[in-house]
Amino acid sequence: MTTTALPDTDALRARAEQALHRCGARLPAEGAAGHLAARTPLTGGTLLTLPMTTSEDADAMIAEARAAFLEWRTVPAPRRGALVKRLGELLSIHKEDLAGLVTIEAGKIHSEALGEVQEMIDICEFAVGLSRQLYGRTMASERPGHRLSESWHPLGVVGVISAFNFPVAVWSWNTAIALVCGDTVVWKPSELTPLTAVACAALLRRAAEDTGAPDGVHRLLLGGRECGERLVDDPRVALVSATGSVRMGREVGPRVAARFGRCLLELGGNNAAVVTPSADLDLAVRGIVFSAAGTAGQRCTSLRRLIVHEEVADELTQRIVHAYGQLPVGDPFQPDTLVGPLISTAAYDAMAKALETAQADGGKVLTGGDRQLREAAPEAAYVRPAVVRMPAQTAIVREETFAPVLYVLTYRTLHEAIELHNGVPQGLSSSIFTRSQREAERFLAADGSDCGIANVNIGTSGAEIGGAFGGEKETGGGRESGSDAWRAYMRRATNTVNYSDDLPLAQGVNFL
Ligand code: UN1
Repeated sequence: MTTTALPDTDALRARAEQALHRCGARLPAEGAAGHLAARTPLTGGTLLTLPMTTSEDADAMIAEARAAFLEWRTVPAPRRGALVKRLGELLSIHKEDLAGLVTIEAGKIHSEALGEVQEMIDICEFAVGLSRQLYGRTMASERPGHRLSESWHPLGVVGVISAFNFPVAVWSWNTAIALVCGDTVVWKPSELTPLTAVACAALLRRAAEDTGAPDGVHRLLLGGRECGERLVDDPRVALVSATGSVRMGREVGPRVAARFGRCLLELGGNNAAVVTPSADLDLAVRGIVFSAAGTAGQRCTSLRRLIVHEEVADELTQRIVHAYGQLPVGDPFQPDTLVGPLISTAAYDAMAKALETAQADGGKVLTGGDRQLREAAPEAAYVRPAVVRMPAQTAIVREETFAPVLYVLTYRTLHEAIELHNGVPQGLSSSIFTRSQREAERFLAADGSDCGIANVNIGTSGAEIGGAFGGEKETGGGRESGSDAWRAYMRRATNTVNYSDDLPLAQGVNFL
């Protein structure tokens, strides 16, 4: 199913400008470092051009963030929470504006765009609560008259590098937590989504004004790779939190490590769901279709592999193929649309290439893969999500293709399913659909799923902010968002205090 009409670029530009204006965003003045074209994947057209941050400006912004840190780190954490509380309020007020910008720039359907803004509001609430709970431990000292404890202190400037697919939520997970932890933030958003970034930065600036926080708590760098490299190589940036491809992570990780900076990496996923014979198939179909075709397959957590028991494989694949046939592809602003455009025609080319390779490996495309609305928008990339039955987990299945391709593999024993599941380089999200507690627990056990996220009877995507988010292996090992992920944004000091008149040495050592 395809919706027919698409909005035109001029109408989208007007809508984006109005949203930016309401958020209080002023577009940066002309600069010398070249221009960044803000494009929309809805039509492939250019909305606006923005000046890129020059190297000198980036340097000054990092210095401003560092200077603000020196002040901000001494503000009591619950008072730092007031800034994030105000940010959360402003995000709620401008929810529609921001969601509109997310749809225009990232192509998300409206309800997913609203969900992304809700994720920002949720993390602000979480961070405000956290601002009164940055707990350290007290340990039992082995020496009389001594107290042993740990304190958590602000870390420094946090460099946030984010991707197009969650243009604002990932920024907010990092920024809301970093701010209550006493850090300041310099953000390098994806060059594909600069307008949503400008809008968020304006709201945070207003929150800082309203709550008396230093203006330098947040700075925005607009540009490409060079801007990201500034953050990676600058010793004033204490933590680099980067979301993107494994290729990007392979460069960022060693460069930050070379200067002994800290890194938090959120890289690719190749997420799978195991479906056992006892699964509730109605529920499984819904969970699978949302995770695999939702966001046009462009989440890190998108479902890319289905590992299904051979007894239920035919029935399940037929039902998925049927459900895919009902998915309206088209203008993401239309309330009925469930699949918006891919971010670019290059993303479609990568998808087409993956499908070709899969077929050469003996795979059978059961549905989808064909481009839609090509005449209406030749520069855009609308596509029907694809399902491919594979004879084996070949090299292409082990790769992450950032597009809606779901590979179906079959298994006989749960052991075999888990081997297939873990037999890829990435380790972000995973799930099992089953009614058997034994199977579910087996999947969640130490020798079960090797991912950072392991679910039962829900899909791989759509994680809540309350849990720590991230994954293992080539996914990079970082954790963001909820639980105790805040610790990555602080430094720990171990404190031993002697309140006795004596000086007993640890381990019973005698000296002097
Ligand atoms: C990402 O795809 O980069 O779990 C983040 C999810 C979202 C976040 C995904 N809450 O799908």
